[in-house]
Amino acid sequence: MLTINMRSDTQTLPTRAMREAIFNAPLGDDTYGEDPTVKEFEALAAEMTGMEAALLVLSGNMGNLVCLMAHGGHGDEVIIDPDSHIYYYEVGGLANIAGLMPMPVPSHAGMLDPKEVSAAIRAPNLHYPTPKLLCLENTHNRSGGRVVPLDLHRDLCQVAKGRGLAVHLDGARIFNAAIAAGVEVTEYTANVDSIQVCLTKGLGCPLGSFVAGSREFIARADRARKRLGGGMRQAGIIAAAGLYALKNNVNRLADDHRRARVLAERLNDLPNLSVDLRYVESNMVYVDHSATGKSTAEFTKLLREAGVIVSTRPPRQVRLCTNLHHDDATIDEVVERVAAVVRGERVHKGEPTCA
Ligand code: TLP
Repeated sequence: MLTINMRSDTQTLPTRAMREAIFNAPLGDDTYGEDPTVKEFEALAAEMTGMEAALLVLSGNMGNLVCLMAHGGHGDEVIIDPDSHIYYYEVGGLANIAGLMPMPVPSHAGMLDPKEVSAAIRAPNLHYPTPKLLCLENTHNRSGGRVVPLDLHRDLCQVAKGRGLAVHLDGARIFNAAIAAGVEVTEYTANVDSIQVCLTKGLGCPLGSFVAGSREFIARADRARKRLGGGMRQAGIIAAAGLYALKNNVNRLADDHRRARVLAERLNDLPNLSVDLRYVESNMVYVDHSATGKSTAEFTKLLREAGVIVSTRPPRQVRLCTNLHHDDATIDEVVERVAAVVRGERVHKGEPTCA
């Protein structure tokens, strides 16, 4: 087995069937609304998220940004978890492109507290920016892919709505969340005004995301996308992969979750490694390596030499994600290689590959 890439669920290559779907897709100019594959994709994306309309975008980052731009004007305030992807990993686009003012409300390992959110929404005052939006994220990446339960999600939306705020859901992995929670995606979207969903995570596409909302909202998001340079021509080559993924790759996410759980339990059994098993609810495993005495960079390097690529969450953790290229044997092999590293053996395996 070559190097095993557990860095992210983004590390997939399109399968043969997905490539065939791309090859065979009828195409047209999407800027003129004439790409039939994009139209079919956006209709299915809207239907599966229970929204009136959807819009194909190039990435999750772009999807979140066009939604932020469509929701607020310069200087408006956004209630947001500083551990969310939008705040932590999107180069400050919230502020420097959308022009919004963040009001950080830290979550508790991915779970926002409705009372703390409510307290952060200030009454109108000449001195304050106007609170316009609450941003949610599900599954919650930096807490280990935790699933925000539907009841909590509803309470948070209710707090926002009750105070006149709109709700944006970064649902990069909303299908993971729904499957793990045993509910429909539409139950999560019923209370939000916009959602961003990534095609490039567990769904296995080479690029693309979509945003969904009301027809009127999506018309505004479309203008924001164009402003960002994200208007596309024969975008059916992206949408075809998305259509294939929505039809074929959603239910199998449960396999990724099952394998992540097995991986977490077995890594937690290794000396000097620990995994908070309470937080392993979807396809991610955050491993605390601090008892090895190695820095995250050193530990990651040793794992790479042993043929396992992970992502870093310094100073104490590395992250492993399962994806559609991994089977049960992959998990066995990863555990064996990590075990060799913690035993202090220098192993050299394989060459980098996407699988
Ligand atoms: N997450 C990536 C990295 O950027 C950390 C990953 O490997 O997990 N929302 C959430 C919750 C995400 O996790 C990501 C990507 C995005 C948005 C952005 O998606 P892309 O990378 O397609 O712009």
